[in-house]
Amino acid sequence: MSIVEIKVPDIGDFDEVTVIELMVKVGDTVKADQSLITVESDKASMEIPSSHAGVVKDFQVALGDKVKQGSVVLMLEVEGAVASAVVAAPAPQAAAPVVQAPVAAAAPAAVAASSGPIEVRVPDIGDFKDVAVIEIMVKPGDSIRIEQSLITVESDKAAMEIPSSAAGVLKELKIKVGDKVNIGDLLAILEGVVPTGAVAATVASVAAPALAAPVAAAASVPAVATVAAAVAAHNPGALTVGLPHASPSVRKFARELGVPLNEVKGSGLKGRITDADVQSFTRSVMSGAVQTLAAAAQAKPAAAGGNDGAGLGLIPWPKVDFTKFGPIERKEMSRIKKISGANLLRNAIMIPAVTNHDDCDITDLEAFRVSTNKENEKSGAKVTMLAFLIKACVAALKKFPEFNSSLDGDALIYKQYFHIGFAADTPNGLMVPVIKDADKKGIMQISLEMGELAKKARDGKLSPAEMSGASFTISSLGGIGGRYFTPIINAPEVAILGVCKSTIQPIWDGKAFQPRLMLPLSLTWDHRVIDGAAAARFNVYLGQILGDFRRVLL
Ligand code: CAO
Repeated sequence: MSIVEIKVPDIGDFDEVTVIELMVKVGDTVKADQSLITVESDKASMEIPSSHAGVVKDFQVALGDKVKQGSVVLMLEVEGAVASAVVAAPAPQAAAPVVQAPVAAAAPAAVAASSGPIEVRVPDIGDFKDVAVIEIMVKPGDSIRIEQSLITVESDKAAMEIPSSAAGVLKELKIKVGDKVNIGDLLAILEGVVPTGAVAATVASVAAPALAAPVAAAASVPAVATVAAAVAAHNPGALTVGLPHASPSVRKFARELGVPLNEVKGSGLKGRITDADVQSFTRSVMSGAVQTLAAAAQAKPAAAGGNDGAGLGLIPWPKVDFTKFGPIERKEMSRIKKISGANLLRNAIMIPAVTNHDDCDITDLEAFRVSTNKENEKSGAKVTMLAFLIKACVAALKKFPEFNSSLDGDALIYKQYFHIGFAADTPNGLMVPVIKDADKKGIMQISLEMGELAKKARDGKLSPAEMSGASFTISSLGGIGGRYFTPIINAPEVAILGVCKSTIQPIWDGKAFQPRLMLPLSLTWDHRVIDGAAAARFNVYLGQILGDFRRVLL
């Protein structure tokens, strides 16, 4: 057994292409030439095949990554020893047509260099025979630029746009949708003058060294032909699974409009999605006649017992057979974890949340807390930092009432009560008991109540009433450690304060550094309701109060 790196092959002119689909997963056994990923430029989509048979060990790319020639796609475990651990992926034979590519398209352009009618022909599209014309992107009378895409052709492995090898006015189209074309077939007749110098220069830089035949072709033809060539090494037969049936330019157009292509019904040949389909889908959504799946999921997210992402139009959650990698044990999640998980997922997806981090000086407050606890040692009553935090938050919520609000459609509900939830870590998972009317209670009472509620939470004895009605939540990891984190808002609240462990920091007092006890604050807020400036002010004010509680009285 040995491990080989499967790399992106020569993809010609394309600097970078985007990974739009992973066609295999870790643990899969793949055949040589089997497609591994699909990549896409604005001109073509293509599948990158495996140069070896083996088992996929580890992906080195993710969806959305930009890759180029030589980028490692994945690590493959192959039978026996391989001469080099680094394998240049798709077969060298794929490269040959790439170099040849300009030739076919070159001839007409060469003729055109003088002026008069220019024939544009199908360039070398590698091994493909009889590829179907699925889209015509221009019409007679159009002014055509060099490299402008004229038609889209499609095989079972790739869709590619054929660009014009010359500039001019389109006089006549020689093909129609549904026609099958091959290298050298006449596509169109242009009339105009080709800027000869520019063309020749481009061609020279693209293909000259390896070409024996006379060349004077269009700049982008090699790129498209390269696509075909890269794909040509594939085992024909297996179709791309899961990709919407659309040309790269339509996909780009859909992306620009934010249209989920997998929800668009194609009206083209074999259900292919066209520009017009994308436009009509957009119009339907705008008019309210159609709702995207993502919008539908937003409207009814809590029911998303399905956590596979399908409801959001996402690719499915990866299903991995972990036993392939080592021993495992499967345990059902606790009921609390399942419930809180569904809520956290909804809140994370639906709320445009932002987190502001800050530090505040609690040196004096902590000294006060410690001395108070010392005084009360005999009674056993203990005040906690969290109780002070709750009180300080109440003061900040009074000063910034939108933090104590909830969204109700287009309106805000401002609560005139101050019920503060606090996250409690329990053996069964996260629970959030609520201190009701915290504004009306003293620190001692809050500390006592918190201790009781936290114990009930750990013992699984909290009643639903003790966990409901919070208008703001605090999540304290101060007793554990860490610096900052990004807590998830407990909807329908609009903000949550995360607190981590205080540490002594050197703080400049204008003359010297002083050792001060600094408390890290992480305030997450709903940007639909709260602005960044308000969040910063909230943190500053909270810090001022924790620095000197007398400010509450001002
Ligand atoms: N900085 C430094 N020390 C801190 C501190 C802070 N910010 N906050 C608490 N401490 C100290 C306490 O003073 C206490 O020390 P002493 O016993 O010497 O006084 C010690 O840490 C333990 O505190 P605690 O965490 O048990 O008590 P608490 O009142 O601070 O918190 C509770 C109670 C229920 C909030 C806490 O036990 C808990 O469950 N925290 C986890 C919350 C959580 O999971 N949040 C994440 C939610 S997102 O998944």
